[in-house]
Amino acid sequence: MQPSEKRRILITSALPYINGIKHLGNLAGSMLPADVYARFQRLRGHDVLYICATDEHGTPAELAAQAAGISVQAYCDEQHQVQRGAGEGFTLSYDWFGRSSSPENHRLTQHFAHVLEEKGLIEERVSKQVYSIDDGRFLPDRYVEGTCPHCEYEKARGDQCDNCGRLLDPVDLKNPYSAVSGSTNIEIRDTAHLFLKQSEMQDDIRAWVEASTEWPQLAKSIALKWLDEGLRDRAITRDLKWGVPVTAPDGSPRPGFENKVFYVWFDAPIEYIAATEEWAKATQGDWQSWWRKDQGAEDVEYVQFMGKDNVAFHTVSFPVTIFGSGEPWKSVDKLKAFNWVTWYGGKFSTSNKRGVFMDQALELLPADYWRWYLMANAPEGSDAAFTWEGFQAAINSDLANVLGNFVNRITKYTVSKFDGTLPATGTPGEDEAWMAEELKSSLTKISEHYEQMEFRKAAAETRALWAAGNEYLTRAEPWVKYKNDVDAAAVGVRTGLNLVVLFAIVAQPLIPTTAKAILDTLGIPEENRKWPSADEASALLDALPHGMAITAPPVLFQKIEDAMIEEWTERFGGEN
Ligand code: B3M
Ligand code: ZN
Repeated sequence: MQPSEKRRILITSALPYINGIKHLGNLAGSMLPADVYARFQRLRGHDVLYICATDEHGTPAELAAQAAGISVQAYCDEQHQVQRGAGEGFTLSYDWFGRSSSPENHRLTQHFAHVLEEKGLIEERVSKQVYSIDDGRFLPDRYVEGTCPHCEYEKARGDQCDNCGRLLDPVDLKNPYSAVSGSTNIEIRDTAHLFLKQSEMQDDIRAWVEASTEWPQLAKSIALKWLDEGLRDRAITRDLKWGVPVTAPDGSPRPGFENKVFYVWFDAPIEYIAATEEWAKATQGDWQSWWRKDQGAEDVEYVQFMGKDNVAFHTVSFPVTIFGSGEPWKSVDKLKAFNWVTWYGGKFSTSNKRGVFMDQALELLPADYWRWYLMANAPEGSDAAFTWEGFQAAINSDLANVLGNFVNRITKYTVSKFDGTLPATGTPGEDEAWMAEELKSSLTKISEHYEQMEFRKAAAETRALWAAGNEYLTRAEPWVKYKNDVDAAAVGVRTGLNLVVLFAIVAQPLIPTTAKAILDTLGIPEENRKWPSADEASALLDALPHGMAITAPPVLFQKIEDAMIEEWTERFGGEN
């Protein structure tokens, strides 16, 4: 590749919130596709930086720490490690997995607040907040619960009703009580907060969204819907202790805000930038060249991944922050949003024993099984239901039968009939020409699907390529030809072995551990694992050195038996 063709691709996935390990649906809608995309682009030889972090502020963190009986700091330290471990278990190839509670994020969040205020986009306003007399404190967001004013649900949280899904203002709850103490001794008091004047940025944001031609449909339609409803100014501070303190420009506590911090959704997206700074500190990297357009970030392609509920924050609120600053920050170029993975059409829920969470999944089966299923069934066009039956069918058919058997059959055959060496004799013919055409067309399509961030299609086409390999063996029949014409059989075996390597190479973004096992067993050097070019399809079918030693890898995939499905259905829920 020419240096000019080398792209610089910045990738972020929505920051998993700190209060507990994420379920498979969260994984499928942000971190996993970001990882697959990052791996694909690295294999293409591009310069990729994939950044993620835990989102650690806000009331859910404080409440979870309280429930666990430890300090918020200790809770976040612990949960950050848990989520880091789950990410490693799923082989998520972050270049950096940071923390929104980092000093870098504190500094940068305060910086943004100061410049926004200088630009006249932040002002102090007195607003009404719920105050608990017994607890001696204000009760922001989830600290207060009560009856939803829209649907009468009795356990609505201050920020949102779980029953009707509406966003709420805590002061609107009927019969409010403290989530800390249960006290109903509540009053509404006036207190000052900082407001971000989003309404003043409405036209700029709309112009930017409308000009963003590279956003997939789902993201764009959500952004426009919010803009159509009109941007409202919003409070970006809260009456909490845990979070980024509100400071005056000289860094001292801002008078009147000593007991307040920034709202979690104000500082969380800033952590994308701050986490890159954390990465740079740890690796002697240059974070500004990824984020500052005056420092080389002009040519960066920035791609974000997230679930649909996060789109408004990324297409409206965060852009208000960075554009409003008037500073040359890099903004998102491509925003890939996902619908939900449901559990048999319903919600994942720990308390109701519905659904599998990231740590549990890895106790059952290796990461690649889940990665494959979740991407092959990515919730792109609509929500996608996880079902054990669908999972079993996908693993047993796609991975065990189509890919696994192919690899095993041809490598074992080489070991038993060709002394474990790649045969050199025979000349390619019609069947090989057919296979070369298939390979060419598949490689072209897979690359296009990844570029378009169409993960379901990319997985389907990867599978189609594996299936074409099986079809090739059926046509070439090396095992039949071997009886009368060893050279003819040799061509089939040689082509088959080259296909094994190609199948593993193109599988790397989706099932990296298995792909590596295949490539390691065959001793393929790292530099030969790059993404193959469709134009070289014929040459690729005869690329391995003639005479090279071939070892058969161990069985790649364990089939999922009905008994396992029964047991897991019992444990994690299923059809009923
Ligand atoms: N933490 C996602 C969530 O928990 C939220 C994403 C932040 S991205 C800056 O729903
Ligand atoms: Zn409601």
